[in-house]
Amino acid sequence: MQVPINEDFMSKTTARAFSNIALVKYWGKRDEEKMLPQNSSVSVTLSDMYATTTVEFSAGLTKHELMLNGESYFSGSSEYSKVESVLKRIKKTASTGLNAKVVSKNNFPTSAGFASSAAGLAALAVAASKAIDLSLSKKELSILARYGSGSASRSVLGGFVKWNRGEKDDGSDSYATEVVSDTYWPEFRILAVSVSNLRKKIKSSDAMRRTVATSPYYTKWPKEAERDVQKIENAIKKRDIKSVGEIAERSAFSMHGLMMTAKPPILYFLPKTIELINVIAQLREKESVNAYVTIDAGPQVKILCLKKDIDYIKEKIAKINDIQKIFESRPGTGPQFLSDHLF
Ligand code: 2P0
Repeated sequence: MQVPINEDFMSKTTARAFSNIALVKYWGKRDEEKMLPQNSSVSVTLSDMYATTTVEFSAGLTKHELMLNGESYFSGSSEYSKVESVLKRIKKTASTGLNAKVVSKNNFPTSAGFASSAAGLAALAVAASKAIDLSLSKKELSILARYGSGSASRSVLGGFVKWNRGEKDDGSDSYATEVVSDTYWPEFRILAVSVSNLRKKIKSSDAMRRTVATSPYYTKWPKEAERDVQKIENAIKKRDIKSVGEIAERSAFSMHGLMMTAKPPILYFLPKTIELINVIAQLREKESVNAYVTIDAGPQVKILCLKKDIDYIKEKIAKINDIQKIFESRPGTGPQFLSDHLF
């Protein structure tokens, strides 16, 4: 399709996409430019944490413009280059020279320390392709979002999602598919607990690169992760919280363990992170509550549990000093189009 460039061309679309939490972590790339992972991963999409993104292609723009949570970002920032990378592919597919204005907002404070790139870049892929009148399949959208951020490839779907590593060098088989839909396991809950509002010191892409390049134990990771993916898919289908929780917790700790063996070592945990890990372990060991933790490239803790235990778990967490914020989610849906625009 050829998009005409005339002076008054304008096309605006707004989409919302939901964040996801990896249960089996993606850690390491085999191709930095195409964002191809070393291993497959599995995530759950979050019902209550999302990004809303408006994209407007217009003939009046000499370059892309980006505003995230009220702040402008320019060429040279990592935020801008992620967005640019998705838009570059869209422009190529649509055979257009048009540039876009992108405005994106999260429904949770950026200071809460939860990565929003997955939701934001998935929303960008969905909104931008519609704005330029491309009709893409979920597979194509997942691949497109992947170019912005690896984890964004999983946020173009709802429920429990698998991002298949793929084998091909061109990345055409590295995209996400649904394991089960958002309604399959409605009792599943994710509590995202913010223990610090300090910005993280090392970006996840840099941490990944350093781990792959310098940890002597990294070679074990891809195969282990692939086995975990298979096991967790079965456990999710059986709605088996114990197995899902145990696999997820171990995947997170393995990933952090690898980072600690990088040169120089990477440590994202803070004292509050450890405190929370111990509170959840005690709940499990002493009170037989099915609660498990997972932690991404930062100090925040996500708790995996079931609806019936959520009030009790929240009560326990409330007793810990200096917890910044808690966000509760169930398995969420895939992206949605909105009629309201952000600008
Ligand atoms: C994940 N993380 O599977 C892993 C686990 C964090 C820890 O994907 O470099 O923003 O843009 O592909 O996706 C966060 O990193 O990194 C991430 P890039 P991304 O969710």
